[in-house]
Amino acid sequence: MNVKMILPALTEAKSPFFRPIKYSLFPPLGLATLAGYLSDDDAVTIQDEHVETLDLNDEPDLVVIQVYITSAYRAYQIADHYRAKGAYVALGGLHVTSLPDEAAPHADSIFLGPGEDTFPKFLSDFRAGTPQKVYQSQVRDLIGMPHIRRDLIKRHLYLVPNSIVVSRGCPHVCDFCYKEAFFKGGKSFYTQAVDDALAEIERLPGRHLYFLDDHLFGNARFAAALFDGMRGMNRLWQAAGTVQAVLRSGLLEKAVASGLRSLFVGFETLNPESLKEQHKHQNLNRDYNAAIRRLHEFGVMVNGSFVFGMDQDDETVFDRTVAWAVEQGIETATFHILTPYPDTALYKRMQTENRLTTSNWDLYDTRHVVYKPARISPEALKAGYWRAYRDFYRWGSILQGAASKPTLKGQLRHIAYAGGWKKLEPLWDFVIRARRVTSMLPVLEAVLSGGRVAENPITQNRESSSSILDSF
Ligand code: B12
Ligand code: SF4
Repeated sequence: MNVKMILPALTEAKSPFFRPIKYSLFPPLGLATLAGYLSDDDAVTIQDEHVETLDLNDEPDLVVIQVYITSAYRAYQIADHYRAKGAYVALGGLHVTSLPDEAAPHADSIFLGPGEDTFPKFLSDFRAGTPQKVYQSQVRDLIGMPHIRRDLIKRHLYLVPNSIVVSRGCPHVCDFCYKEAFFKGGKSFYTQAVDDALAEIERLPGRHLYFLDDHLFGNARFAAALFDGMRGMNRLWQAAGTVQAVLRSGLLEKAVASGLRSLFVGFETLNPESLKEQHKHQNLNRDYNAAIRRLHEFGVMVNGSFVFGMDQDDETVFDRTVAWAVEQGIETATFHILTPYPDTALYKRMQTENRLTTSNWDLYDTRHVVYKPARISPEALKAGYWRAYRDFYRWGSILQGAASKPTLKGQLRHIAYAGGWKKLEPLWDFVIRARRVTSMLPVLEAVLSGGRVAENPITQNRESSSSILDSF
């Protein structure tokens, strides 16, 4: 059987004028995971529209499309195209799970939730000539899953070909997060077996890894065993974690010893009332400053994630947040405008309060205001969001952030790191167009292993982190 797997892109990622590096970072891991369930006799290709032009003139038997909210319209267009040509079209992913009724008219089968149980079931139904219209994931388990088909990934098109996910979901429940909507009907946090995860890591070439898990530290026992197993593998890695996990004694130490060099941390807001509003209880009463200090002491760079537009936010939130982040010496920051994704608790609340102002999914990219904010105008929210980026990445702020580092080496690293990400955007654009993204990986690895952190005994003689990656 001829199988074509597609990750459609949102418009911005295909712009003829400017290509942000963030769309050339990671390969389509979800599709490569699903491809593992195909048989050796199947001819399969994966096309990622973020990094290549889709070939729509072929005649596959089965087309598998992954649908995110911001690429939903494009996904439906491609699905309609292939159905008109007589191919069987399967649609799945986050957006299909949130809005199955919207997706169903564009598909022969739709898939709700993770695909590790439903996709193999579908394949056997399909081969037997009895595919169903809807597959709902019920069995949440990663034990014994087949190897990810990384051979189908065009590694040279990505800066971080070694992205990896060893768990699914997260133990927490935040109102704005996609997670509860996607995992409904079963477990919403589960991990691979430690040995399987370590074996997957062993299969990845080079040194650098990026864990895309929502919360790699979410299961402390699993994480500790994983980090212990990774010790001695000579890896440099990045991941996402919570303030709570950073403050917990023991785990961070193990992570650093196994190669952690930068961490994406969801601070979201400096206002405890906003944390309560979003039910982000795990951040409440946590000392953010202490968490950052701890990471820096271990030589781990911090990418702080912040959300603007919660009901407590007024026009002062932008300057306050940026000033704090700069003061703390956070190396990179990712700002978002609050975005109510369909089927989340936040979306339902906004809907009940009649505050949603558009259902154009193209605008649900965390850069547009798609609802009526409580204490600020939509225009001021949007302007404040862009101003926050400008202010955080000004040379003055970068130098101020760098000055918070105790050593000259640390200061230089901070400057190279923050500057490399935002100030070199035209260079990234050039490299992407020249299809030379992977040629930058050695540079990245060199920067990641750039300095040594002498001030902490655990990280002594260990390279310290830095990366431009974690600002996506
Ligand atoms: C890596 C990543 C990116 C990368 C690349 C994505 C890629 N190459 O796949 C980049 C940096 C480009 C990116 C960008 C954005 N992202 Co993003 N990203 C992620 C992240 C962290 C990991 C995705 C991943 O690899 N997961 C692991 C794999 C194994 O899981 P999976 O991809 O979901 O695939 C499984 C299932 O979904 C299912 N499945 C998927 N498709 C199909 C199809 C069929 C037929 C079947 C059977 C099953 C199936 O089976 C797979 C195996 O279980 C997620 C968070 C998350 N945990 O998912 C956010 C996430 C997907 N991103 C999100 C957003 C909002 C964005 C941006 C809009 C952010 C922004 N402000 O710029 C942009 C735009 C994305 C776009 N192009 O449209 C949201 C999506 C919300 C939504 N409802 O769609 C998420 C959930 C983050 C969040 N917490 O809000 N992102
Ligand atoms: S901690 Fe992060 S991944 Fe987990 S539910 Fe909250 S926002 Fe989602």
